[in-house]
Amino acid sequence: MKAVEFLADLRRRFPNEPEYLQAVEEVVNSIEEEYNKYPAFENLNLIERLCIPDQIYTFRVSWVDDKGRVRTNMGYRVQHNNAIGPYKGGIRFHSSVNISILKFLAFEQTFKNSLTTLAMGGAKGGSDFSPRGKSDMEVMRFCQAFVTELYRHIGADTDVPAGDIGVGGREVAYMFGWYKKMTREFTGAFTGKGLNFGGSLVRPEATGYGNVYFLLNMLATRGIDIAGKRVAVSGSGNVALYTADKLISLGAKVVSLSDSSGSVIIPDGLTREQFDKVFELKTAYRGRISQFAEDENLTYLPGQRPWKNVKCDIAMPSATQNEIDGSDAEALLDGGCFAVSEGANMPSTPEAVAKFINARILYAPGKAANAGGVSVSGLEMAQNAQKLSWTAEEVDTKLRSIMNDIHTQCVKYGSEDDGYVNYVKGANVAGFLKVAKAMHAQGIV
Ligand code: NDP
Ligand code: 2IT
Repeated sequence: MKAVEFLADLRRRFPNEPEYLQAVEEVVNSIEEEYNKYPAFENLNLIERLCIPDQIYTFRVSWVDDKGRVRTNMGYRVQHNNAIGPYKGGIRFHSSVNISILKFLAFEQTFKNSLTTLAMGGAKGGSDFSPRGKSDMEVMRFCQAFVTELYRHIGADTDVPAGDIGVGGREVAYMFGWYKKMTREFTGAFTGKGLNFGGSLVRPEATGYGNVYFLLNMLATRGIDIAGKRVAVSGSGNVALYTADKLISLGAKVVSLSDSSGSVIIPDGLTREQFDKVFELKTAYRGRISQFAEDENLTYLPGQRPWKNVKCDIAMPSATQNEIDGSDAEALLDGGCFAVSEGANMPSTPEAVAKFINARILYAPGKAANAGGVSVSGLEMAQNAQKLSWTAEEVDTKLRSIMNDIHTQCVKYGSEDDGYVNYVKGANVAGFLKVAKAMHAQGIV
């Protein structure tokens, strides 16, 4: 396989899918050498079957808003690969959702899920519906209309959706309720469910906590202590908030948060009391970060991301894709940032990634660092299958050990001659090998 030729062909076939091409390009370039060690892979044209999704479902979703108007949105499910387990991955509700974004997310999910050591294939779905400003009943009606189409493609052993941007406990519960109605079965066909109907303890916390556990592993390779370190976090949703929660409990200083309208800068670090306030504002009232800044008399920067606006030791982007570009990366490095651990999926552009790696800082790509969320989803599936619930301690212990294991895999496949750990290469090669070997064994399917 020649990566250059393969990627040129993919660009020709999918010219309008920049995020998908960006994700594939990074993986293919970093696995080329390993792939070519196995002539059997090339004989089976495994690379094309690994990069092009198994199937994609697209449908129109019609629903009625509170004023009685009929509204339409697009709905999608990208089932990328099920070589190592049932399709698994979140659902995103955001106005920016399109096929390119969901294809990139499903592709990334396949490698991420492989790294978790659990039996899960890769998928992603969603809609260009935005829950922001909608009433609970509107969200419910939308979720029901969405699942009326989606239900025939999913199932506990087929494809198991969960949350992502714009989809949290409320949306999963509405979708699960309607799925149960359509199928007349109570099965673990969604994860991220409520605790009293099959959800797992620690699933809400898992992505943020898992990212901090991964960061601790990276810091340990250089003997660095997290206490007192200044950490810039972006976003203020599920991932960002639980990242901040864990950082504060470890004595680190969270110096920023953000949303799609702007950033708040917290020069002395978020206190536990301030965290409780922002958590309540975001979860109970679905409020904006500008409100938090105003309430706490903190600097609010409308329309700005944190990276050029605050000095930090560590960056944990936890909002969305391509939120750190080349100039942001330079600003971070100039300010002394020595570690980046990605809570979001593909938050750094290729230019930013190259700058981090060239600077030899600790840099963990999302598919390794944010795998804690889907890992605990996998543990939720295991509990549902057993019809049992594990304690928070049990789940958290398993989460820690999975994150440690992912770190070990990255070190094994990503260590370079000078001792530098290239986590991008490590994660891509380790994730790839498991899926590719399974595909090879299963023949051309
Ligand atoms: P939430 O919807 O809970 O929060 C998303 C946050 O990011 C909000 O603060 C939102 O601001 C901000 N945001 C969303 N889109 C944009 C944008 N285009 N520009 C700037 N800010 C934006 O989602 P999650 O916290 O669940 O997801 C955050 C990231 O983490 C995503 O990349 C997701 O794919 C990834 N992820 C999530 C996992 C999970 O378990 N939930 C697991 C692994 C990764 P606003 O309120 O203004 O929209
Ligand atoms: O990107 C992700 O890993 C998620 N949104 C979580 C997926 C899941 O199935 O829990």
